[in-house]
Amino acid sequence: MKTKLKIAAGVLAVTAITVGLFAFGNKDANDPTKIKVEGEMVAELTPPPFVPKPVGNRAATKLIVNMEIKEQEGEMADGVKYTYWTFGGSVPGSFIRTRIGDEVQFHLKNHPDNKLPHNIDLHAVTGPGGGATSSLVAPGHEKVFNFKCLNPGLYVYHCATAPVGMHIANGMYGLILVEPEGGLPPVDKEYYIMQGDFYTKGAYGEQGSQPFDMEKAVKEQPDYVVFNGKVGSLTGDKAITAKKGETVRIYMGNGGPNIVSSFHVIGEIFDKVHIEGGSLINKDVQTTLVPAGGSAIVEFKVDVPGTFILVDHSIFRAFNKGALGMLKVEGEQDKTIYSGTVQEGIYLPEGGTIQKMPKENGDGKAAAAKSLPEKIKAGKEIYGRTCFACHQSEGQGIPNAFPPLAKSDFLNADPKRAINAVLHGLTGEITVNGKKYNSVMTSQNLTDEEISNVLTYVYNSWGNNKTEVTAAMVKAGRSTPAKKTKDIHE
Ligand code: HEC
Ligand SMILES: [Cu+2]
Repeated sequence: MKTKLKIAAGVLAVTAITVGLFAFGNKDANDPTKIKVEGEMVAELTPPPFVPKPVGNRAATKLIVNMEIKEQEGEMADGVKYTYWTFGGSVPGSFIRTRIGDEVQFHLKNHPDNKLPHNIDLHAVTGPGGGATSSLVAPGHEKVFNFKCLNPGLYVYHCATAPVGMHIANGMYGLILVEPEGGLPPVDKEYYIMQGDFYTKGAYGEQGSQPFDMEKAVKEQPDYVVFNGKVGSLTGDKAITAKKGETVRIYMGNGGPNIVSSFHVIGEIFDKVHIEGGSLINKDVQTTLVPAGGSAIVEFKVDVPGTFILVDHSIFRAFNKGALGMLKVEGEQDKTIYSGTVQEGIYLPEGGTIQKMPKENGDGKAAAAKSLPEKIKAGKEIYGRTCFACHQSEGQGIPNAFPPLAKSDFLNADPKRAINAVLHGLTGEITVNGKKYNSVMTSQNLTDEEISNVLTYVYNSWGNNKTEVTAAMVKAGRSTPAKKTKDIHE
């Protein structure tokens, strides 16, 4: 009798685990092959960062997907042209939204202007090659095949025509979502993002038409690691948006071909992550790993306004190879969640606590004002530890990433604007010496005195106009942020 009870308890425990594992779906998920389809419809397809309407509680159906392959020139970065191979005209390709039990009738069309044959391998397909063996299609032709969606989850699709790596490296990947019965729980905003690594003959930012570089691809040394096919696809005006209090869901994929993503949103915590795009949900996650040829669904509520930066936290990729996007959240501040700087002063270990700074003097010494050469000397030291990494030793910047401070018309035209950039950070498109930049400079955590010194150093170096910036000018800028700047930490 005792043993029987034990066995019963064991069976119960196993059942509980099984039910837990199928939390994504419901009882039908236990035998999805038996789900009957009703009627037919043409699938809505969307380019990134958008996704089609949720399936809601519609019945499983015969879903017709019309996917057109296009080989077309695009821009990898400002002034950098690249010939992409695409599913539906975008990188990543069109988002496909299905539900469990759907019978998908897939029409793969290869545009007559294309030069190469292609096919498609959908990771959501149960069948040889994920569809690739049935879909190889020459330019000017169409192939049709059918499959049933048996497993809920977020799946990558990609071209699998030899050389496979090259087809993927040129942008031939996208996401297909299979929703559980009844759909995923509703959220306020949904977005579609995919990371990819690109290999060009020229180095990062080298201008003109850039061909694919097979050698770099084999060595896994990408020049670009980007979201949605290009540098800046999700920054400035193209940032994704939400309002304070809304829930955001990101369908995050990684096309590779080589590089694994450490996906992270600076200043946010993922409340939920569907690990690897499957049914298991992890909670309270800072960074989620998205494998090449894999995905994750991340969800979070935005509680405070500001600009949140999306990155691959393998961080050189974010700041030097392009893997950087933005989520702009509008709404009222909530100082109980994030205060901003509430006090600023000199830290003296012996003195114990923070001390208030004397007015207009950041170094804590009595207020004897520095001479111009002293300011320049102090500023040079601050430049070396603060600005150098991005703007470089001679203020020359890095093409397409960090604007020059040497002979910068932007800098020389308006000291107030420069002060604001350092105080509050700078985002959005600017033009420096005829070149466009659309990136992010974070606000620099420096005192008024330090900012006045570093900018005085910059203005008195590399052919700039020798403006002397005083701590009083910086202080004025602190209370009145200029228009073209945004404090990305607020
Ligand atoms: C993490 C990299 C980074 C650091 C550190 C940084 N900047 Fe910037 N800075 C940028 C970027 C990126 C832009 C362009 C922002 C945009 O596109 O809107 C920029 C723009 C500027 C501009 C206006 C454009 C120009 O070229 O004249 C000034 C002035 C400037 N920075 C000064 C500084 C100073 C002074 C420091 C150090 C106190 C500093 N920056 C530190 C990245 C950085
Ligand atoms: Cu292809």
